[in-house]
Amino acid sequence: PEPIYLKDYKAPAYLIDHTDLRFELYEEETMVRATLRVRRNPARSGKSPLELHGHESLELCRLSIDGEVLSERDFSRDDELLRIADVPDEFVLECLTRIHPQLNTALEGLYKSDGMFCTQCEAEGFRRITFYPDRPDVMSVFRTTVEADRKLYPVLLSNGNPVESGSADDGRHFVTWDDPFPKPAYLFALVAGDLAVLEDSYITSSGRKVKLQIYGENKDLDKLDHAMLSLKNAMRWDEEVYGREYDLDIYMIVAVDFFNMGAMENKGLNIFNTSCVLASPRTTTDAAFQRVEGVVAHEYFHNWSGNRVTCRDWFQLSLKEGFTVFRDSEFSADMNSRTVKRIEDVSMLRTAQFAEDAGPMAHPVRPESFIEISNFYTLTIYEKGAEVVRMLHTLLGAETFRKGSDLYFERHDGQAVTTDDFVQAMADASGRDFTQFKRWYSQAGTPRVEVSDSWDADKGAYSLTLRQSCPATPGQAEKLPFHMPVAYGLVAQNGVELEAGVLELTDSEQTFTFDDLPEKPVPSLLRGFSAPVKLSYPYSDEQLLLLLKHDGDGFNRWDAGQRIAVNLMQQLIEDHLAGKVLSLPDAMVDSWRAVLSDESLDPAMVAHLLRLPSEAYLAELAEVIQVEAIHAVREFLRKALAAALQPEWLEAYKRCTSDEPYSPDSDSCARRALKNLALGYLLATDEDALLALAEEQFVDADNMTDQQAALSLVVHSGFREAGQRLLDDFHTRWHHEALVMNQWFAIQASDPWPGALERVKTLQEHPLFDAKNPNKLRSLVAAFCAQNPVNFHAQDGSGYRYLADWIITLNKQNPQIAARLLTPLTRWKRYPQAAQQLMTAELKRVLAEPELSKDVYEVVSKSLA
Ligand code: BAL
Ligand code: ZN
Repeated sequence: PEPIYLKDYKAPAYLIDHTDLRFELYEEETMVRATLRVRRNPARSGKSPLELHGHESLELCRLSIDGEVLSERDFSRDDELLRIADVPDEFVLECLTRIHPQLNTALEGLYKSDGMFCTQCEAEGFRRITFYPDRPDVMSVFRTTVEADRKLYPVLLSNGNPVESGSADDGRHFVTWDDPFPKPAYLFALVAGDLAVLEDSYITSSGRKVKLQIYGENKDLDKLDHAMLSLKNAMRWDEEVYGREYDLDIYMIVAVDFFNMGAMENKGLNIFNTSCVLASPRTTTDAAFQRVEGVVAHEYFHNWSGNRVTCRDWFQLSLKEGFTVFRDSEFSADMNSRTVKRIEDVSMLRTAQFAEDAGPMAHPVRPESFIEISNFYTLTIYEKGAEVVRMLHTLLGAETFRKGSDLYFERHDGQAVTTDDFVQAMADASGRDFTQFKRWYSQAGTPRVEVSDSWDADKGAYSLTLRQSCPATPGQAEKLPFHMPVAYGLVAQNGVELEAGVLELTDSEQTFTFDDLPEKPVPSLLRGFSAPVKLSYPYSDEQLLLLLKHDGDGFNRWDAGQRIAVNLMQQLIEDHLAGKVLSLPDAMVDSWRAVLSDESLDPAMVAHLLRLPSEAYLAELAEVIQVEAIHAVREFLRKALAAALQPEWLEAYKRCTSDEPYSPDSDSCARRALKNLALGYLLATDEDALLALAEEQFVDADNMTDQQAALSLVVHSGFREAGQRLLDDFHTRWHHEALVMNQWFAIQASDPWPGALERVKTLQEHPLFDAKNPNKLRSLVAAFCAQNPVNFHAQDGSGYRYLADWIITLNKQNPQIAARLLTPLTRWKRYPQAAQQLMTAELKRVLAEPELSKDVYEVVSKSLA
């Protein structure tokens, strides 16, 4: 397979003014009648053939232009395209196609999830439905009729507003939907099934009433309230913060169990993975409640940032994804704790996106080329893309940023545009020059910023010198300096803030001087993580302790604690590798005791402050990843801190335990977070009495957060028999709840104790495991390979072999999921020599497979390059 390049972009030769679709759904096959009003694009000169994308699985039954049926001599067809050499300037193209959704295991295009028909068209799924110019810069008005058996599929949905319905022969019925807003094919959606619905309504800021519907299986009807509330909150927030009002008469969400992604923003008809929409206290953890809120909002926000204004081509994917992630994270910050949300987002970015930047698939926020676009739904496009938008927000301030977004939406409504257009709107609204800033879109890699300082006591002048650089990434050896905002504060020894602001770093080296200071301050740098970089400053432990206690920026308080812990753990890893005895410094115990006992602090913040940096984060920071040493050191520290502070953990546990019935409000979530963190440390003491406490919590819990925390902590602890007992009990209670059982699989797959691979292989035979369902693959296979480093990286290579076997199986069945699962193997260069050899051997075995999908081929070949 050959890459396609951004530099080769050409506007489409033909435009589609109107798309009329008629679907006849049957048990064996589906007939798709497409009637397209086509016109030559006046922006393109010369005569070009009409090119329609069409997947090889499409069976073309009839093709006509202005009523005249074409013969096979009139067009040509290969695996990807149907070409008609000679067409008029304006014409009606009719196309009848037969497809087989029942056989579609790739879950792209039209397929069946359990008993219902549903679609996933982004990025290039529509070409599996009918022949069409399946590219985002072809925007058309759609009218869609869905016809199916009335008993089996009483609910028939598509984009837009319903305009007609009625009966058809043989117990069938139809509904016609009209979507007046021009859209690319990737936003098309169809659903047919026997579904229950939760209904509500929303009055928009201009007084229009919008019908809100969330569809799911009847048994899940009691799990839709949280999504509905989140949707209404998101609609209000987008009006208040961005001035964006909803535009159709109806907004629908449908929950499906077989889904490659989290959710999809199809115009007026979002389709969601059940895991991102269903929520009830009994079955859903606090974290999952927040995920539902965030994803519902994300898909809703796409109605403007993605649908009304869309991407010109897929190289611009971050135009909609980066901006929309920024919007949803600000929404969640407003709904919950801003600092906690920032800590969570940055933890993920620094662990997983930084690792992507350091791996073989590293790419800019606006990639230059790809073989398979599905491989670019990445943390770089989404999370780093959101950080880039956040930096614009920081540089401009909220008010000017809003002027920029207003201009962007007004200027480009109904268009397919580029990230340059987005930045230009921000530049025009503010009068600022963002030419250099745009390097964030074109240069890959995580920049490094090294900071040094000097102090002139006579003048009271303090200087900070910042030096930036960026490591080479595939295809980009040299990088030019970035334009980055560095938010800072200067803190006095007594904790008082002497000064704060935002530095704009534009050169490779720059010095900033602050005058008239009473004493040499401690710098609090990169507050709120104001740029996605690795910043280093030679902090002493005393300085970090001062920031941990007094920093006016909550994020940097947390980060000071992380830096202390990381420094210590990196030293302990060296000690462990040198065979030295490990020890826990008293100073660390004292500072943790102070945090743990400080009842004035937000318990959620305390929980974050006292959670040790994850193994994945330590791995990302390492030169060479020593998996076993990282695990051993983290376990040593957990146990040492557990023993040293046992009375305090118990006190915190009791303080945060409540007799009140469950509530998902943020104060209650915060208390549960600290309580369950404390329980984890208590179990790490290996004392039987504390196991009893965990078992009691498991049995008595009235909510999934507490029950699942107890289960996971016991299973992963040294109490092996008790762990099995709770797993069996949990299975008995929850075997009928698919999402809950996904957690049951994941907890076992990520259990670090020896023998995990054998346990995982046994679980593959469990009747509830289904290799066709991506959620199940994620719960078992991905959880083992990505969240169980000590077992996945077993020295005999068994973990690597296991993953490669799965990739080979999934390559044909579901290429998107296969390519995604591959990630842990692609990072082979970061591990010691022996592991590298075993990992590359498995990658080569995959590459040697005949008929590799483009998805898997791209990831494997780039990993081995
Ligand atoms: N557009 C794919 C799913 C999402 O990012 O919303
Ligand atoms: Zn999105």
